[in-house]
Amino acid sequence: MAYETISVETAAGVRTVTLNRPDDLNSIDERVTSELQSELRNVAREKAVRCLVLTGAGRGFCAGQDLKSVMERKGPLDFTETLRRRYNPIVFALKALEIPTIASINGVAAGAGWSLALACDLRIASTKAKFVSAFSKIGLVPDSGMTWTLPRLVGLSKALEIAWMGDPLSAETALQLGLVNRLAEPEELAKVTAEWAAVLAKSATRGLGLTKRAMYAALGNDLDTQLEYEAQLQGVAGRTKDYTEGVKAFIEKRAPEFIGD
Ligand code: T3D
Repeated sequence: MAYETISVETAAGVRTVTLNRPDDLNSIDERVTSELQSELRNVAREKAVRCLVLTGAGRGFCAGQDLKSVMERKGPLDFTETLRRRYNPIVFALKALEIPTIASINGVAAGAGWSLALACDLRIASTKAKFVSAFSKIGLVPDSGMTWTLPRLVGLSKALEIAWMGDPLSAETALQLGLVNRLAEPEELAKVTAEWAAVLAKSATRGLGLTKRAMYAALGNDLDTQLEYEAQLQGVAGRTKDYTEGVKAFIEKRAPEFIGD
């Protein structure tokens, strides 16, 4: 599928997906959601891809739903249908990918654009980035997973404050609140992101993927259930070639060469 609204590149096991509608701050129309869904299916199939980076072209990361195209929609607006069909599959797909995902937030992230960044496993933001819930300003509920991720990252009361007040958060505030993992100067963002992505893409991918599964499952599990789940996942990790290589490299006092399997 030839993409019009995103661009995609792969280097050394890292797939970078760039939202590419810079004139509208990479806001999300029908085509964007369809292309993102398609690309995430590709990433899930390609074993050679061992880390995913999501970023934006131009001065914004993503301004959420394209409000201009909303005005062009024919018939009554059915947001339940649109979220189920367009947005929710993207959030599910990001969570289901058994590789690390990094949002490299180059500028403003608003509405569902911020939700997409929150749906990634890690976030690195430009010091110029800002974060706007946006939903309350147009009478909507935070969606695309924001009501799930935000309270887990910042606590319930702060999440409600962010959602209700709608004030833009600076990159520095986002870092202090734990909404992003680290900051980079705008001109350094791609390099800093690439450094983390390279480390992750060279790691024992199955182990990282199983760790992701365990961590997300823990958010809904009690300790007994989680201990059993860890035991099962460790059973899988212990049978990987990368585990054997990791132990061998330790004994031989050299750096491991993981193959991601
Ligand atoms: O509809 C459904 O399917 C339900 C799903 C909803 C999910 C959602 O995401 S709802 C939330 C939608 N997003 C917003 O409400 C954010 C709207 N945008 C803003 O509040 C501001 O633009 C920003 C805070 C993001 C950035 O502000 P600023 O001052 O840096 O930029 P700007 O001047 O407002 O915008 C620059 C251009 O981008 C401008 O275009 P123009 O006038 O130069 O031709 C602006 O219209 C355009 N733009 C920004 N956001 C959107 C957009 N165009 C379409 N849709 C947008 N969301």
